[in-house]
Amino acid sequence: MGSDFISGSVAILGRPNVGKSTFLNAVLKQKIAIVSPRPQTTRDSMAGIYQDSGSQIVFYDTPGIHQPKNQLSHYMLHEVEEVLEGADAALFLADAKEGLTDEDYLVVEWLKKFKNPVLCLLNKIDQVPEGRVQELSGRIKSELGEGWLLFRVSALKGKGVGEVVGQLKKFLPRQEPLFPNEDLTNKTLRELAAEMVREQCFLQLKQEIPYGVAVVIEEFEEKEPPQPVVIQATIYVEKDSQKGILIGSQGRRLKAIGSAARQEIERLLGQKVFLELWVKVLKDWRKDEATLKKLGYPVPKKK
Ligand SMILES: Nc1nc2c(ncn2[C@@H]2O[C@H](COP(=O)(O)OP(=O)(O)OP(=O)(O)O)[C@@H](O)[C@H]2O)c(=O)[nH]1
Ligand SMILES: [Mg+2]
Repeated sequence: MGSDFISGSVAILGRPNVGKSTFLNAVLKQKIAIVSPRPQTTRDSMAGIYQDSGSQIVFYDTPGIHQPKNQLSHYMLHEVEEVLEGADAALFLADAKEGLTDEDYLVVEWLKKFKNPVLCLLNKIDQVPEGRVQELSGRIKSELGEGWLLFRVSALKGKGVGEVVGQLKKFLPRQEPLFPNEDLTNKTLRELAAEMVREQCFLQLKQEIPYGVAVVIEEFEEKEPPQPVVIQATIYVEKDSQKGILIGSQGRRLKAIGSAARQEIERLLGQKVFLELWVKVLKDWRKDEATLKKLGYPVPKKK
């Protein structure tokens, strides 16, 4: 690789639900990050590695920035912090439909500590008339400062994504790739499979229930195709009452969650999957540091 090769890390930042995970998938033209219509879907940061002949850009999806409410929130915000510390540039995603909210100002506070370039992306432009987008651009410039580089995008439709990648290349260092060029993400297939089960919980369960869901893969047995990959997973909920709701009458809801998650995992692996799910109760796990750690969400020590 010549010395002209461009490579760097880019943090995707924003309040919950603005479309960060959708944007990561759009850049990669492949779905690896889970997406749902509800805020605080993403809990862990995740790298998605974009590559072309002259560059490698490691995009980091992050949990939405919010006021922390419990120990899980502290874990999530620490994930954002770590990504930001290592980033060569950041994308500040805003929702063109919703406009600026208090949480967006929280994101701006975070960005004040960040010394590298920031691009502001007005996402979901497919949902609003051009006039509204212009109005929001004006508001950002007058309230947040003239200096913002603004981009209009629709992560859902893949619009404007190429322009953002093009602009980032101007800011990123000339250096060797950070990851081997066949890598797509820093997550294991096991971790991605757990996330896809959790995604279906977000899509198919109402109210508070998905927020109290954690998924642990117990078994992930790779097999030679056409044999299916065998995956066994436990879905943890916080209360006894939630277990019944999740399973549903005659096990119908759990079956629907399993079937949809299986299809998503099959798409990702390009191979048939046999997915078996169990449901267990772990009382109030989001409040307990030891349990959080066991479920893969180690809460950082207070500084
Ligand atoms: N119409 C439209 N919807 C979008 C667009 N981008 C994202 N969405 C939708 O917005 C919702 C939230 O998208 P996510 O990608 O999960 O948002 P996020 O910022 O990752 O959210 P958290 O992980 O909760 O912080 C989903 O229903 C997406 O389909 C877009 O460009 N246009
Ligand atoms: Mg997300």
